[in-house]
Amino acid sequence: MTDSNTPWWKTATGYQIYPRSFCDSNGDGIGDIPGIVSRLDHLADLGIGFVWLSPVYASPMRDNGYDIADYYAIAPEFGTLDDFDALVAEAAARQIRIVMDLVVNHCSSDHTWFRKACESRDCPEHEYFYWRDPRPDGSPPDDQRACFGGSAWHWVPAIGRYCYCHFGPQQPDLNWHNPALRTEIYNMMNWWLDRGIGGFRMDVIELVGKDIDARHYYEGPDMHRFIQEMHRECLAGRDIVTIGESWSVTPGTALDYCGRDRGELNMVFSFNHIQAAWDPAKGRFGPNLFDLPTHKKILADWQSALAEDGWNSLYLSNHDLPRPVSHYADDGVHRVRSAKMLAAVTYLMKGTPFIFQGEEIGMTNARFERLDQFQDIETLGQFREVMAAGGSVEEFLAGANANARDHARTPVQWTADTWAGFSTSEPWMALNPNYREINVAADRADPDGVFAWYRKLVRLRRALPVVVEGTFEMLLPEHPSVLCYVRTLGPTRLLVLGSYSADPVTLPPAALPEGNWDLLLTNVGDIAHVAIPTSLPPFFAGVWLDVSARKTTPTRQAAESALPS
Ligand code: ISL
Ligand code: CA
Repeated sequence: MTDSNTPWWKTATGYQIYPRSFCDSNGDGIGDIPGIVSRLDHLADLGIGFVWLSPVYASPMRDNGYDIADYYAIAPEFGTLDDFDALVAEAAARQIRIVMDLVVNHCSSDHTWFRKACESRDCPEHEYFYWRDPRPDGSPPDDQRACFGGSAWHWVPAIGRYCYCHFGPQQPDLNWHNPALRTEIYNMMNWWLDRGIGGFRMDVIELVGKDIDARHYYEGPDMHRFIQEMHRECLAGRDIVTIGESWSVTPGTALDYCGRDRGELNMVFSFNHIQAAWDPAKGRFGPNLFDLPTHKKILADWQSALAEDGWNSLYLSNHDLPRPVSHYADDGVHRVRSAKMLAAVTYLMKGTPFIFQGEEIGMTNARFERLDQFQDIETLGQFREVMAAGGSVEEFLAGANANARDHARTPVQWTADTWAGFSTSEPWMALNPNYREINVAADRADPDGVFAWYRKLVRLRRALPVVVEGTFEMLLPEHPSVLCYVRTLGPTRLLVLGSYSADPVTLPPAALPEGNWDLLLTNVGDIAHVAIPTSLPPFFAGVWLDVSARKTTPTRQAAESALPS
């Protein structure tokens, strides 16, 4: 086991819940908090240590909760504050913490702050937002575009000014340069932290320090100053975890956010490995350009940058991303093997794993044939942008089918029953038709299923200090279809190997390091205790322990105790 002063969030595994699509308890077709409580045993069986709970605050749900109208209330469709407190207590009874989503770069235009701000220029709330006068011809102050399409400037006739909205027209950016606004945010954060939550995932925290006149939005001049103030006012001295989402952070800037002496955050969610597969011009709606050597280089750079300080988050999936088996490997004949391979190579690196709901049973992308099947504000907004720029419906549909955020938001498939055990009535979003074959009940009934594999990986992390503390070395960096690395802690070495190829791959015998490698886990049959094969079946994965360490440390026994037959 790792030593006692290792923070809990380094040995724990995280699990992200998108509440609208997780589990519906009252038959309205919308996931809710009591539905989450009813599935906590599933999460406890998986062995996760905390949940990242996407927003459950009161919201008009134009961005499914990432547009908050009241930071102190629970959205009625998700439940009540009592339901939330019950979730925190029931999760704690299973040694699971609840980490909330902090969305404070912007709020909803339904928030009373914005309603007051639109009534008068003189009320204090007016300066909680960024306002600019129109140009002489009445047009917006500049041509900045919003993430979800259209101008980033929203005209408010009653005030005769434009308000800055980085995402959607009903998501006005909060003016973090106003100390009164920051005080409102810190008070709210402390109110939730005092309620016993386990920390925060911070939505687009990179944007809070923006200078809109200089059009410097990402990692703006005041971002670190504000995060350090937030740390002093809310985070310091608490046994919590904080993870900041940043689309612009790089290995070169990561330690500015999560270096141990920075007084800011514990981790960041970076997207370098995600955006490397995006078309530079078309972004997520272009073709999938995934390339394994590029992917490996990025992951290795992040492992190296945070090897001695800071801490990595390890993920392939979240509520904004396509399903990994569909995006990186095979969601057909080799779906189960692919799900296992991707999990092994991703989650045994140095850092904290984040499993996204449904990933633990290998859920796949849906098949959207028509535009009206998409519901996400970004998909629909970007469709309008592409059409206005003369793009083709077919091309956009192809890109959206590969990479739209909607794929992650189809309801979790619990059983093969009507509505997949997600609800007793038609869900808010269509189920993936493959729920009859791919569901929690069926997968968990299979001792060789995806869930069983994830469960073993989570336990391996807890049982083997080399997984949490070991160094990382990427092997075969240029190999086009094999990801292989070794973790080392003193005499203990763990070797992880995965093939991304749909065809068999032959490795040169000298490709792998010397060692007395004993097989711990493989996704192809039960090749017990053989050396590393040089001929790899499609989407093969294997994890080996160098048993020459066996004589000196109880790692083998620890590993076996973590890997029940
Ligand atoms: O791809 C994107 C940016 O290039 C967008 O999906 C999104 O703006 C980005 O991922 C930031 O996401 C976060 O903030 C958004 C919210 O819609 C996302 O769900 C959240 O994860 C605004 O709050
Ligand atoms: Ca419900």
